[in-house]
Amino acid sequence: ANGAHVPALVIGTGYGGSVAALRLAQAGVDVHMIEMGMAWDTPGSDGKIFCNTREPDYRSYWLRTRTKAPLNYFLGFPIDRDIPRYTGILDAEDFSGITVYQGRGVGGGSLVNGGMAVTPKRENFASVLPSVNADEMYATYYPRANAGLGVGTIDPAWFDSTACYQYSRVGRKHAQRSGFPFVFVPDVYDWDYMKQEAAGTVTKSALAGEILYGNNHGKKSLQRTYLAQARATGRVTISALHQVTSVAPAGGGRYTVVIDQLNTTGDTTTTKTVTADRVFFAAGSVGTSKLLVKLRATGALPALNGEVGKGWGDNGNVMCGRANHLWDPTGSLQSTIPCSGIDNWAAGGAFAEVAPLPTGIETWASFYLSITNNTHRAQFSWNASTGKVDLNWQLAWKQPSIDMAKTIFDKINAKEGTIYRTDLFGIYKIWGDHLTYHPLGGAVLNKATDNYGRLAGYPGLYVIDGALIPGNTTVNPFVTITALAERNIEKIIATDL
Ligand code: FAE
Repeated sequence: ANGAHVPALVIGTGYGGSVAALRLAQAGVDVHMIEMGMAWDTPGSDGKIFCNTREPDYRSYWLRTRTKAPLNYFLGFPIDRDIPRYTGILDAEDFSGITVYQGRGVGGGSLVNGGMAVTPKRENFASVLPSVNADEMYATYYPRANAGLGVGTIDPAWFDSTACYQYSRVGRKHAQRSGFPFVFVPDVYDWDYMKQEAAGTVTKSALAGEILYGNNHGKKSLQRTYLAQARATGRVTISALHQVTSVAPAGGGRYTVVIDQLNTTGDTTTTKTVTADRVFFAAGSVGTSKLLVKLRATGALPALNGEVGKGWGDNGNVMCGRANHLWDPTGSLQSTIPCSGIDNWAAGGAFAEVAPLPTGIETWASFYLSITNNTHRAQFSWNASTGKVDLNWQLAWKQPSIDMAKTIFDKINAKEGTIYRTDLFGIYKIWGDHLTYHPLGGAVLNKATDNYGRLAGYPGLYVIDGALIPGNTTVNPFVTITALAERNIEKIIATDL
């Protein structure tokens, strides 16, 4: 409520925010979480909370009047459609050189993502978080994160027989024939539930094209894991459709937090002011960076250091499709949950997920999201004339990612006698190089903050999300975001409270 005081305020309800809220509450601290997106706990008129990828409706996009699907063409035809402006679940946030996809709602990115829950290889960790003790991470915090998230791996025997992973088996065959290691990738989807979907005994979700705009069943989003546990402590409250716009010192070691309450067309209906002893920035890499850069430039937090806004990367994301021979169908029924990848990180700087194309019809396409070792880093800056935060990423900076992905797919195409698809991202366009699903950095650990996320210059202010990670995790990022948050909050609870 307006004028209230809270011991701990958490901005955002994604991975970092959910870990912070749970562990603070377990330590006896009352926590209030502020989330700009919706609660996603109430079914629409069709009886479902979330819509699927085949029929995106008002629930699909954050304040857009037209969908902006990551794969925006099919067979050379644009597939985007008009939708009513609504506080939908997926934000396709446009900067000058890149579109950054993010989840909006209670649960953050866990609502929209593929649930691929990957711990980086131990030998790559020093490149991911150079100032963090790897022994502690692999002995304590990665296991804690994997347990808290409910990570599991597909039953290999079922994988070999089920129609819905024909596309992954084609991916395996092609990877192995070209000599690339094929790996199963863990996921937070309930694999037993998916088996029942395939058997026709439960309501379908992964087998009904649900992904990107939410999963009605099967996926263990944060709503079902960390946030459920946090709520069960009785110490955590969450305000959805509330957006933090300012944090500034209030005297007495407290902070004043200004919050806009939004309606479902994105207009501010009320502005509230609360005070907090501690504020945790967990608005995601982009959300946290935008807030901090604005607050430093506009005088609310002028002592934030020069590292704030720097070190942002796209985790090297790039997408492509390959056209298979007619004798290599990938299946009309495709699980939306990827379960496998091709690992060419050490030799070629690329780790490619074998991704679904859940169109419901046979496409003879293999589709991949590659994570590559792209070293370009962009910076957020305050634009006083527009009153917005800009990001200086350039489209051309994806070229190294394309080159690294080609170390896998050029070889497979040569071996198989196949070609790239040119009809998925435009007309005669091979590479999906205009986007990322994996924004990282902007308030990098041990640079913008100390080695545990404490913001320089402001005792009681912390960063605890993907903004801490300097641009690349070598694999999908949320397990690392969760494990780092577990490490940092343990230290903060032990020494700062
Ligand atoms: P995030 O989960 O983004 O949470 C931030 C929250 O803060 C959001 O709910 C925002 O709405 C909210 N917020 C922002 N600004 C404000 C404000 N001013 N006031 C109040 N609330 C605010 O942050 N990662 C994987 O590891 N595996 C995958 O399979 C995978 N697939 C993905 C697929 C898609 C389509 C997308 C978009 C992402 C995917 N990711 C995947 C990335 C992953 O979801 C992402 O790294 C994490 O969600 C980031 O976690 P954070 O806690 O940093």
